[in-house]
Amino acid sequence: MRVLITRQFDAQVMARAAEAFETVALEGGALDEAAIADALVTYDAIMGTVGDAFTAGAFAGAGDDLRCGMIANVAVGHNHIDLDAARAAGVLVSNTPDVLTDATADIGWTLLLSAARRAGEGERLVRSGRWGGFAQDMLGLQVTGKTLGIVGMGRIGQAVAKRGRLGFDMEVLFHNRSRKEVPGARQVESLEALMAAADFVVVTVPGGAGTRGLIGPEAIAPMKPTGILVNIARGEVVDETALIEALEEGRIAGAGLDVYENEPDVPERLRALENAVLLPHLGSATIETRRAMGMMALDNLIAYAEGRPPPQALA
Ligand code: 8YV
Repeated sequence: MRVLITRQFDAQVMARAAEAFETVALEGGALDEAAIADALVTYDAIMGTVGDAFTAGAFAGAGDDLRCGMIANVAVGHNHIDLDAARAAGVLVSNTPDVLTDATADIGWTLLLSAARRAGEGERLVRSGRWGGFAQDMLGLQVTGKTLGIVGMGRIGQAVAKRGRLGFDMEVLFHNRSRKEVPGARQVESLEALMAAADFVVVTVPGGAGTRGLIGPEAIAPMKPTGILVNIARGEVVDETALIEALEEGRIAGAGLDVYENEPDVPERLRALENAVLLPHLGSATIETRRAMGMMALDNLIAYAEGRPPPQALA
């Protein structure tokens, strides 16, 4: 089987892939629609990730010449893949759930703590050589004992909540599209009510049409002036302009972002804000997690090659 690997993943993953298949591994970044259309007619399977444009247009571009039978997505999120178009074209798609839950929850907490305790600003101050001694003008917000609000109580939301409850003695509230029983956490029906009650809001919903713009001006407006918004979901879930305005006007205290509307482009206005902690989509970026994700994607590809159902195939 000829397999295109769209990135340089973990070395052990690449070695195992090369043993199992005839692989072509790219060095560069995300593939656009035309490049994906081309790959769909050239390879039997594709191992890709966030940013690769598996759009309806890419499937249409491949048309009757389609050769690819499976996309192994090295990510849990799949809003970059048009699942309906893949299904219609008879292409299987798998993802990598569970193995990245802890790493992603940890980055959510990295952002929450950094924003609350002004760690980005503090680091910049020390590096500038201008730190004068006693940091009285860089007081942050206490985290322990406060109220944590989770938007989207899936696997990652629950892992973020658990850290808040057990590690930081927090009251945990959550908003979720379906009813859910989560020990130690209380579901709040209205998103606005959750945004108003929480000191720290962490967004962990899946991306895609159902959640695009979910955190817009109406959701941000009820937040406390001391409130902090953390987004580890997808950039499109939060209205970036509405967030920038709230931060610029001091209507909320800070934000911690791992994802952006138009990655890797981050608006200048956002980059200029001292009260925003900005990471380059590091959610799953630990050595262990990226290796586990790559191995899981390979397990799925190998199952497909052997005529078995891929264990993490998306419906
Ligand atoms: C990416 C992610 O997979 O899994 C997801 O949905 O957003 C990340 O873990 C990672 O950044 C590689 O593109």
